[in-house]
Amino acid sequence: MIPETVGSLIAQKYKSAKENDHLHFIETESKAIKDNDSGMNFVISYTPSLLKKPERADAQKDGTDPFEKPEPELTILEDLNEDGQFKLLLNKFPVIANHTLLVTKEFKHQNTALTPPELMVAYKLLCTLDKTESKRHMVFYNSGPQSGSSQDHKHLQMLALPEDFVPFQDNLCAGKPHFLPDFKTEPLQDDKVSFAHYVLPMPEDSDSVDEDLMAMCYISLLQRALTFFQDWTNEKPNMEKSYNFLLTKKWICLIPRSRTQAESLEIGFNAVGYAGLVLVKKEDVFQKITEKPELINDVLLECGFPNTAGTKPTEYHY
Ligand code: B4P
Repeated sequence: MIPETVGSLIAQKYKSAKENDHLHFIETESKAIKDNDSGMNFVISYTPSLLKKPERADAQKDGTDPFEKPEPELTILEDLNEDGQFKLLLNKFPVIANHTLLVTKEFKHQNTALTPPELMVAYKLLCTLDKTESKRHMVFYNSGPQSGSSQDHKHLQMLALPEDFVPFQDNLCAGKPHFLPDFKTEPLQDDKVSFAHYVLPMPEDSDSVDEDLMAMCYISLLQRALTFFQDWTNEKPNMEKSYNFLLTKKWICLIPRSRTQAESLEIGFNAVGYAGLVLVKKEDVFQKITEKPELINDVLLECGFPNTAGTKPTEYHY
């Protein structure tokens, strides 16, 4: 059972860790913009201090696992669900307050698929926090080397969405009941958005959500992403599968990824970029995309795969 007080436990731990310099809050200058072509809303956060932070390759070089024996000052709960499977930690380098990490107690690799208990504990954590903190939260999972991940010990992340922020997935799912895709029905995809994304509305009644339902949703979305990786096996036989997983109480979403960083513009994304929360480390890039928001849709495509809305699956699809 996740304690009902988890929200206040996170806030207390965050306050003391910040006051005592156990975490490094990254100051950002943020701007809300809209791309009228795709209809996507964005919050662009400019943070030059992150230029000094090591990239994935450098972070892995020393071979240490920061989640194996996490700092006590960043550990919110040693056993989140009282089942010996997950610990809840504070992110040491947050851009948003109270950004937490849901980490497996035993080492599992970040490339492994999410299991039904992992999906369920993430969903329950979301429900508890949305109820007690009067804010909307989002869970995300960056899996594979092109997904934007930097740590290999399996971890999901959770943060509060900015107030009044409407991710495009909200509009896509508005008024639509929960369903599972089948041979005739594809997951939702917004044809104005450049990149492939697979979305399902979640049931309104959170009590009807169980491990089986979570697993069916996740697997049906992952299947669509696998088709892209299959198509690429001739061209890039060693390509490792990468994708972003995003979950709110309203919807579940999966984005297949082809690269971490764009080439046309110095910008990279993890999962939150594909909900519209974009982190920029260079001033000229910040200027360019705030002046011309449609550029973001181009670079999101460069780091993903083309939208497949309206394409019927064939016998060669997963
Ligand atoms: P990963 O899945 O491996 O990687 P990531 O979130 O893309 O973060 P990355 O480390 O690549 O940093 P980036 O500059 O892109 O997650 C690893 C997580 O573990 C990260 O949250 C990391 O900070 C954390 N961590 C590393 N060492 C730790 C330690 N010793 N103890 C506890 N936690 C540790 O982004 C910087 C930060 O901003 C990340 O937290 C990222 O999630 C967040 N972020 C990125 N875009 C954002 C946006 N638009 N809005 C809000 N936050 C955003």
